[in-house]
Amino acid sequence: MDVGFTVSEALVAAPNVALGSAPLGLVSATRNVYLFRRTLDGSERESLQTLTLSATDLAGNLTTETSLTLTTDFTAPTPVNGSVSPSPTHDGQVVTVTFDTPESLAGNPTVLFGGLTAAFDGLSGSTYTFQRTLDGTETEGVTTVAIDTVDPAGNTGNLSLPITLDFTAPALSALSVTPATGRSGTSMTIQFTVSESLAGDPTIIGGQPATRASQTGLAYAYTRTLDGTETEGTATVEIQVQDPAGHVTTDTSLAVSVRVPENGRRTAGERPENGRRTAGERPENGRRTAGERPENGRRTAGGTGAR
Ligand SMILES: [Ca+2]
Ligand SMILES: [Ca+2]
Repeated sequence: MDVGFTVSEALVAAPNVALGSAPLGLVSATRNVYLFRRTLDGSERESLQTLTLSATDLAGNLTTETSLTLTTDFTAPTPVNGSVSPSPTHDGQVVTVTFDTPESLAGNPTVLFGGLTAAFDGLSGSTYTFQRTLDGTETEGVTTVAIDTVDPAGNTGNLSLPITLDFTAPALSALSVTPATGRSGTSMTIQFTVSESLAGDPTIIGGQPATRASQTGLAYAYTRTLDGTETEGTATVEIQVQDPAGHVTTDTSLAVSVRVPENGRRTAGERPENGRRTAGERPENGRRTAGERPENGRRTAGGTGAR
């Protein structure tokens, strides 16, 4: 910092100039024009301070001038209360960064997502908001959101926030269902491995819930004991998984064959123990199928009974 001034007459000696109690050094004196300088080293008091200029003329009269002030600021404008959300997140998502600054800044901070810019969204009090819509050009994985600030004195501050970017949907592998055919009472085990940690338990749909039997790392096993309410015939095993970033993957490559339940609906060709029966079976009573000879009463078309 430089302090320059002119005095009205010759002095007995160079003036004294001090910032608070910290002296300034004389740089030049040309006739009655003086220039003083001090390189602030941080030992000065931090605040609004008065510059004291004192000069003594040849007659011994002392003049002290205290009209100049200077505000010193040695404190970095380090952002606080930073947050970035959502995280983890995926491409296409708008990510919002908020933080507070401890003082007014020289201008808007810069916010970079792994080197890519985020846009200023607003300032409310001391709280800044920035946003970036992820376009997939960002680095996948854990990335740093870097916030840089500059105060009016030129001090710089920064804050780094981690964010996890995930642009890849979870993949399923090593799928199996054992046994592939079952009937009521059969316990079926569905196994698969996922490519990453999930947001929660997978859902096994296929029209019916299944129970997680085990999870070892990324390998899952689910079981379902057929209870006769399953769709008869071929049923799809639908496995749906979601990663923490919100990607959902659905696999329908597994199918099971559900055979005749002990009661209710059954497949063609099997003999029921009660209830409805299938074509081709001889009933023990009641209606009969086409082509069968009735034991009494009406007969069906093509029958040979007496009319
Ligand atoms: Ca400051
Ligand atoms: Ca993922």
